[in-house]
Amino acid sequence: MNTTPVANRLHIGIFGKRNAGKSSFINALTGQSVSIVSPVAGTTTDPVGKAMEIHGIGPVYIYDTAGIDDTGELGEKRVSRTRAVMGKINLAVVVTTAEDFDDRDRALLDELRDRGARAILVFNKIDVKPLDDDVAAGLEKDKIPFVAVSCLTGENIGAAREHMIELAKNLEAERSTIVGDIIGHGELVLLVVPIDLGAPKGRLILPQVQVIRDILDNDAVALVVKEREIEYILSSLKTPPGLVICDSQVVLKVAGDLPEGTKLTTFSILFSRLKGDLARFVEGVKAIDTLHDGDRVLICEACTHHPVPDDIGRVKIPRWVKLYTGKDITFDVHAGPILDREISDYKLIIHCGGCMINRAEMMGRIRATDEKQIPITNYGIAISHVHGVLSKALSPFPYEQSLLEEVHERPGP
Ligand SMILES: Nc1nc2c(ncn2[C@@H]2O[C@H](COP(=O)(O)OP(=O)(O)OP(=O)(O)O)[C@@H](O)[C@H]2O)c(=O)[nH]1
Ligand SMILES: [Mg+2]
Repeated sequence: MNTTPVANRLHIGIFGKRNAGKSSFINALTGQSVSIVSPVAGTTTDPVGKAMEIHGIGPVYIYDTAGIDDTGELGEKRVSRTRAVMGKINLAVVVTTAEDFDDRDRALLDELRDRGARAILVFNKIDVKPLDDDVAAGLEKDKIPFVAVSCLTGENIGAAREHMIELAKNLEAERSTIVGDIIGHGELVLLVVPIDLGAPKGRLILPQVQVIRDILDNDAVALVVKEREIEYILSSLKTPPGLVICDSQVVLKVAGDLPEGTKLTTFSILFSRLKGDLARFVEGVKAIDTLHDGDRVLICEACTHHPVPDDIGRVKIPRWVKLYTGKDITFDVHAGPILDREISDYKLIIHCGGCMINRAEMMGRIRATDEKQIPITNYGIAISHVHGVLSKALSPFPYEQSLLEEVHERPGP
């Protein structure tokens, strides 16, 4: 793995009406012919994401999108794809021209900001028509960052880049560290990684690789074992590890093997802190204890995959939750953005770890559940809970651990 993972790159999106020069702006900004440019409105049809380095910003994932004003049946499909991209964006550029600037651009800007992105307005084609002073004054008054450029002549492209660098400051695609705030220098961290049939051939999975890298970045020591070797390794160490991180699926065994007082957590808990909202997921998991016969639970996957026979989301979690609660619960599976689905009927949403999506998108999914006040948690937290070891697995996080103290006894049948 020799490139920055997509989810760790700052996600930049270029939005605007057809023919505004969105594709031209990407090409001018990057100095490369990334996107096709043409005078035909509707040239860019699907949102295309590309990993690249932008000088001064660093590794980014940049999306060119279809015009937001596209019409007709096909056009509407394109617009909905553009909207799906909006939820992933950290830094948004709305491209317009002095001639065409109107309320739709303002609405687009507002929508992007509402979804948590920082946004800048770029007036393109100033070689044709410069920006009116009163429009500029209005934007300044509303504190909307803007810049006027020409992608044709290259005028002010440098200034646009500077503005974007300024906006990107302190804007991290993700938290900067996974474990840096819970481990000490030189501390030994024991990672427990099951190598079962579901493990990919010849490599570790991305979250495991990222945690190992983060431990090294923080001048600590990573020791990686399979769950069968825990007892052996613990007995050979002079002092117990400062922290143990395991896969959720073996959390019960690992929790049992560890000496009293050893801090334990799971990859899943670490990543829900990184990408989502750990406290929110811990609050959400409590809903499992109040499920009744006939209740519905939605299993939500970030991306579509071929379900394997003992699929974690489709088979194992439903089985464990039913066993734990003793209730007759119906599970539905949904892959893709939560916004696309009616969720009012569900008592709980259990989301996957979301290793392939970035923080902006996960937070968007969490926000989608806010309005309807539906509890949301994730696979790993639900697994630790139904195995009765969640409190132990939250030992490095006293605040989130304290939220569990309010779990009440399950009401009788
Ligand atoms: N005069 C002038 N023309 C420009 C400028 N930037 C882009 N154009 C032209 O505007 C037209 C549309 O440019 P694109 O970059 O394809 O625009 P787009 O927003 O990606 O368009 P769609 O993908 O169709 O939505 C092309 O003919 C470009 O050559 C500019 O700064 N000045
Ligand atoms: Mg285009």
